[in-house]
Amino acid sequence: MTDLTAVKDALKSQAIETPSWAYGNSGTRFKVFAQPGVPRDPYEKLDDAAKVHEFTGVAPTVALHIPWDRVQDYAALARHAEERGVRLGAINSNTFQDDDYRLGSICHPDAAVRRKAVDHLLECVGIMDATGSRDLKLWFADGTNYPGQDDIRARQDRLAEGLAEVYARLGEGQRMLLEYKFFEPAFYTTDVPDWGTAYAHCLKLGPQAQVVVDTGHHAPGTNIEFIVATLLREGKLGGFDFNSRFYADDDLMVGAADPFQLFRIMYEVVRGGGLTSEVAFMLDQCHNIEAKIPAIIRSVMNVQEATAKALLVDRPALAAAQAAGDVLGANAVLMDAYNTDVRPLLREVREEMGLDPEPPAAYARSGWAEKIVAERVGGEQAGWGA
Ligand code: PSV
Ligand code: MN
Ligand code: MN
Repeated sequence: MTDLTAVKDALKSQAIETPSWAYGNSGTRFKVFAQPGVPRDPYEKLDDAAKVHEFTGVAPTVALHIPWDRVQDYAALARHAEERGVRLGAINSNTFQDDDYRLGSICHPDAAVRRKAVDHLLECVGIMDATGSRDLKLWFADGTNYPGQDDIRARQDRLAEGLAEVYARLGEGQRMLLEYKFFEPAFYTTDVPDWGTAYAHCLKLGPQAQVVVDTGHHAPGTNIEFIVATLLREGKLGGFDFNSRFYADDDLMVGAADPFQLFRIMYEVVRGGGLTSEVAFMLDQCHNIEAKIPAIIRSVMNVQEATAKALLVDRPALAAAQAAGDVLGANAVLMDAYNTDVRPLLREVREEMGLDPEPPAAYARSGWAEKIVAERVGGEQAGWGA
């Protein structure tokens, strides 16, 4: 039997970080579809993120992306967030947009380009000092397109050297989260292609370096929950970039393509004791054709539902079936939890938190969508890459 009060308490204290860039316009390399009312600057992105937290109760922090969210005064941005009931979360670096990075950034063959990339990462740590953010999230687009283009091993050496310099700059309580991605934009080698490479670098760097798992960054068929279980077991799971994918790095709403996979991942999180603040549960999504704030509310709810189901797994019954070698019995315990309709439980949780039990409807009634369309006229709309 599962202790429902404990399940509810865990759900009430869950924290899901939303990404600033998901509030802005985004698209594919074919077209960016502009939406009315989209934020014009980082301050307005935080205003929208605060609405997601207001209606869900479990999205208290917002990840920034530098330079997309570059401002004059980061302490003022942090205060703006706090005035609206949210806080600034992970600082995401960007070493992939400048012309200089054609052959890579931190792994580039030219030391001057590597210097520029590392300086940007150091600048990001400085921003963390000002915002009070704990995590620096690193994703490198570095890699090669053709066999022989560059020395695979030398690139790893350059990566290790650059990461070590940034690691040394981290303050107490600050962390470096290293994200991997198996391909794109590089198509032959990627310098941090998988969890093993990320893990090896983080292990050498030390305890403040942790791996981040972006759910869209694996080859089709990869057992992501196995990676999660392994990283948690090694004390190296720093966080997630949640999204879902049908084909590659689709960045669709988490839980949309494969809610069962999300449940399996969250079960390993719960099983491994990872439902704590030591693991950052971030979204990394782009809402290209759908309304942005409602899509983020839906994504947060999808993570909540998967978490609730994972918490409902009858662990003693599962352990007993596993010990008895009862293959079908063990599978049935897991499937029973997955097939539970947790929506009534989550409605109760929200009511106990003083929230409307139906966040999408409450948001729709709030008038915020109409207000931002009316007010946010003029100025440049912020977007992915803007
Ligand atoms: C790269 O594909 C990535 O997942 C990294 O996290 C970037 O920071 C983010 O996308 C940008 O959307
Ligand atoms: Mn990501
Ligand atoms: Mn990605």
